[in-house]
Amino acid sequence: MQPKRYLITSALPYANGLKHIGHLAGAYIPADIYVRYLRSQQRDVVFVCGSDEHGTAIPIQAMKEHTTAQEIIDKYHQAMKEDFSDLHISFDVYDRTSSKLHHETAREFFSFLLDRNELETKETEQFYDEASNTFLADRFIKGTCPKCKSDRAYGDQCETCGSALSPDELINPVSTISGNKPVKKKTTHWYLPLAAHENFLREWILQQHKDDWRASVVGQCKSWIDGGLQSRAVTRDLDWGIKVPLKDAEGKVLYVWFDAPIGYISATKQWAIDHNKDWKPYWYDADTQLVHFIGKDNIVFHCIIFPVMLKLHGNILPTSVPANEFLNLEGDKMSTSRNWKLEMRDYINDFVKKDNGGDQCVDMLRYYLTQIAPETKDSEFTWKGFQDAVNSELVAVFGNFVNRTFVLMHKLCAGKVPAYHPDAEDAIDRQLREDIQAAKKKVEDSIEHYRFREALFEVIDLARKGNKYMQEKEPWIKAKTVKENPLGQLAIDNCLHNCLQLTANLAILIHPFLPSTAVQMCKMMKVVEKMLDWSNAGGLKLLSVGYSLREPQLLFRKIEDEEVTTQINKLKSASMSTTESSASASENAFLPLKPEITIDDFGKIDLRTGIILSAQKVPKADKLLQLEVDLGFEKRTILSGIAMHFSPEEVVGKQVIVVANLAPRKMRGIDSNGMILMAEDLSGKLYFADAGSLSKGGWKVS
Ligand code: B3M
Ligand code: ZN
Repeated sequence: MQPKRYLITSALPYANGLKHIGHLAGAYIPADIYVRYLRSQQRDVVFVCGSDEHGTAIPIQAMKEHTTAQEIIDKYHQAMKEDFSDLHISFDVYDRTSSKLHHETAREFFSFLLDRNELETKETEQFYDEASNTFLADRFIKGTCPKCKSDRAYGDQCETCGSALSPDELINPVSTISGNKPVKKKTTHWYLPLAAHENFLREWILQQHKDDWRASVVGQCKSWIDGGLQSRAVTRDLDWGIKVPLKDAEGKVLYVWFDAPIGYISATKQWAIDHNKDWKPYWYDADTQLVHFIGKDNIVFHCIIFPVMLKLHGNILPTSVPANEFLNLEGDKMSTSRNWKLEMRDYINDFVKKDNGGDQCVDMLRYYLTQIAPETKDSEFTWKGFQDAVNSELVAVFGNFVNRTFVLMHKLCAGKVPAYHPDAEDAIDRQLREDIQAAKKKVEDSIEHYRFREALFEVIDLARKGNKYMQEKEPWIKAKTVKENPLGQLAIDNCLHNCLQLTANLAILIHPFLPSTAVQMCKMMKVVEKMLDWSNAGGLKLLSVGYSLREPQLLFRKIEDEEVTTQINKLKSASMSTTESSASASENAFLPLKPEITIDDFGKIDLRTGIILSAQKVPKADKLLQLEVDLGFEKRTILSGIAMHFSPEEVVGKQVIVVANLAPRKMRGIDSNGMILMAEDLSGKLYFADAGSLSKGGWKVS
């Protein structure tokens, strides 16, 4: 049975910074495609999202930016909203969890559960920072990850491997506020006893949805359930958040992961107020289809915790939770702290807002991010891949087909839709017409199963078939002999008629993915956007015979090699400067001093200046350069471990300081006679210790 209405959600992004294209590909573009597809079928759909403005991530960002939490959420809420809108993510409402309505909704939810004894209270010992008088929940505490051993793990999650963690699991925990080692202190909180709902979760996820949910989602849920469901605290000792609605709960707020998903409900309420609608059926009626689009690190919250809350509160449960894996960037994990990322804002500034940018560039990004969507496994964004996708698929296949069709129609059919002559139809024509009709079903089937990559592939494949058809029919050749062979015109007409109907179909099918392109195609075809209704897909009479069409305009521009190089360089230099500045900002980065030496010890070292005469790489040794150094009184061969930092050409002619009385050492079969002094900064970058203008060999320590 078809659902009566749809409520589609995208994960509420934290308002603690700009979001990158990994977020965009994971939770926003797929949801937008799905929603646009549903809307094109006139289904009743509400697409909700908003900023997640609570949790420790917000005050931490405020500390970093030396400002208040309120300023942080105001700034990033606005910025994220603009970015989504610039990339044509068509939320019906983009709300925020700091709104009064949301605070009320979340408190009501909490009180509802409490009143029905669905929450338990527990006194436990939790980490506490005596310097700042703060309990250290979630991101206020960091340490080493017990799973991957990365030192970028927080009290709620490891940044490196994504594992969900609790503060007690961290190895060597420290306060992120003061850097101090925390103590333990007693505190009381409210918990959601998940174990009480194990049977429900097993039945609902592992039985009912085992085949229709993504294997990775079911798999993650199974391991959580099999691992033993623990009670989850739904409150925190914090001063930023939604106050616990109880008298004796001073200093306690709702846990961000308790309030944030309720944000989907508050956003729906806000939408209903703005549009004079009733929000309740969307959250209470069984004939609503609720779909959460998220990234894989949010699975447990959307598939286990929030559904338990919804069930207890009398709401409907999600029909599906199509969680995506992660998107890597140029061979590495995307990371805000290492500055290895492409923010939506950067793409908007560098492409969309440029003279040769605009809506085409929005669609080019939407195209590539869908083509590589990490639906079943992690995938990778590369600038070269982006260029290839745009140039060899959007431009060379899709754009080229539409352009050729329009150009030839103007040239050979007087700018009008030619008639179709069934008598002159051949097997190739018939095949194309069947392909057009079959494409609708294929795309539909893929979208309805949240397989957007596959759906997009089908659309491009149809355009590819169009090019092949045109190539086989060669109407431009037939046109040359049409005087001697007037029947040739029938074949030309049929070819262009079919190509035009195909163009109209392509506009409909591409519309959920590349909305601006579809609208642009409507303009060229001089048809209203209503033509893009999904019910028209598969149609072979979408453009009427004799109707005159506009001149073609190029749908996409090419991505040039320089643009690729510029972006790659930009990425590398941004990440390099972050490594340098974060390394020098951290006190821990200074190496401990070696044991003391005497002046006599030091006096044993004979330092001389020299000039590097030649340099070459040492075969099979990535790090070594073989140098010929002129010390004035003799020339030396010295092997130096600087090959990862300098090319041979860069070092020739450099003045260097040499430890001249170091015992010779054989490396890779070569005798090294001495050592070059280099200086290393905190990021590991090497510098030549400048020997100034001293003459060769003459420098001596005194
Ligand atoms: N803000 C976490 C995240 O951005 C969180 C999602 C909330 S969805 C209710 O990954
Ligand atoms: Zn880890």
